[in-house]
Amino acid sequence: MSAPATVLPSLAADVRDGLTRSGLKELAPKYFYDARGSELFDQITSQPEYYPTPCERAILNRHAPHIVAGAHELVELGSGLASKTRALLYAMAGTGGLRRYVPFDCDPWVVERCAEELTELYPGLEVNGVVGDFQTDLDAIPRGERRVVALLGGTIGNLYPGERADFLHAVRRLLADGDRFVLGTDLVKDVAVLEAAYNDAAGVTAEFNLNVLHVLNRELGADFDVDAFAHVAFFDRDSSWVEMRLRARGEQRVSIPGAGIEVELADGEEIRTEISSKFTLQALHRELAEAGMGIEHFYTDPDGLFGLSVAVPQ
Ligand code: SAH
Ligand code: AVI
Repeated sequence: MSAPATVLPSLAADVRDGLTRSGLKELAPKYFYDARGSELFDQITSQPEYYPTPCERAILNRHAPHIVAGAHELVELGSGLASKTRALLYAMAGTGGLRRYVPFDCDPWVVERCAEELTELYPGLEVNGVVGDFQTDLDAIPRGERRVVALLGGTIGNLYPGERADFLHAVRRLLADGDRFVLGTDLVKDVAVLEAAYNDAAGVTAEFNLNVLHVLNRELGADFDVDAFAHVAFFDRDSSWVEMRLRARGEQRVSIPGAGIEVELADGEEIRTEISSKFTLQALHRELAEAGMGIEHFYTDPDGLFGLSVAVPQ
């Protein structure tokens, strides 16, 4: 892997666009993830309120051999620290099929760490890390065969519906006959359970949310007073997503030289920092079919909180 930039090159333009709009201001969730953001996400996954990770882990631990049967290569988009992925790699190694793992993430720190750890764990495994934006850079993935492409954790839910459609079409173009797309998605459920998962009592999700302001301060020379913002997360039933925002405590005037802008926020004004969509099986069938894929298997945890689709090209 060549030495990557610390953040995506689109940061300044996206920040300018998102913070100068007349309506609700917005920052894209992909900018949470510098090394600290990735560490904080990792801590979120062990909070008692955050059910998606243990649920998806249970599904993968139980069904991995079937999910990866016959595959030689795993391409993982938004791989992060790849803690659950190990079940898939273990199952591939067990059948002697494991040749290559391609962790793809916008945070160079996690890609490097993953590459180091997995090369040590599986001597002889080719780990070909890619640092990039899975919304624009999927062509950086090396050609391969008999592969499973995975996007775990519910990360697809962090894209808007139009972005999701574009992304799914791009994933479809990566697949040849016999390849599979493994997609983890959080499912619609009781609002109290959903809202608790994004408002953990220990405040880790709040820290994660605020981390985007630290990223802007460091990368764009901004002067956000991070303590002057409060974490907000709620379920929007109409859109079927949890939304995270940062609410200004008092009027704020922020200079962001790297984006060439000055921003004023009124007391109580909010910046949307993430949507996290919650799906039904019906919606997944529809969205995957629109991108030329069909669900071959759909697994859930025993309580039906989280879903894992195994889709094939059609
Ligand atoms: N797959 C892991 C991590 C999920 S956190 C899990 O299931 O636990 C989401 C991951 O996706 C982070 O590592 C983040 O850096 C990465 N990510 C988010 N948006 C991205 C984008 N547009 N391109 C590439 N990686 C992205
Ligand atoms: C990565 N992604 C699926 C997480 C989610 O639940 O939407 C990110 C996250 N945001 C707050 N907590 C976790």
